[in-house]
Amino acid sequence: MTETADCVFCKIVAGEMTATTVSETERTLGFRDINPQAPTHVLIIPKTHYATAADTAAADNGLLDELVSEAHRIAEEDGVADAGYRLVLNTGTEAGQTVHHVHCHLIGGRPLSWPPG
Ligand code: IU
Repeated sequence: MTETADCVFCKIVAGEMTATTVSETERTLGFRDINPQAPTHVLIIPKTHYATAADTAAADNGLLDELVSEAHRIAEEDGVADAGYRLVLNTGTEAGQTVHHVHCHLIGGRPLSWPPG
């Protein structure tokens, strides 16, 4: 865990940058993606800074479980759970991770093709 002063998602957690928040727990925050790829596109993050999903898993503190549980709860709230939704954890450059604070994309509300690009 190496928190960086210029981490955008740390700034959102700290209230220094705005986001449309849809959920908050003691350890997680969910907010709508600023560039939505589907009717429901929410990012669920831990409030603590971990760069990747692997770093989060290595901390072995159940945080990834919480991200997934929150994602499912938000999917139900948004009414997309029954039709189906996708959870994405881009990890590393080739996967397209651009923000290096772990985030679980919840994408739903339209048919999603496979494989992803
Ligand atoms: P990625 O998995 O690291 O590629 O996803 C980063 C996402 O964060 C991407 O979908 C952005 O649109 C989104 N995002 C945001 O919602 N708010 C921000 O201030 C920034 C990025 I910077």
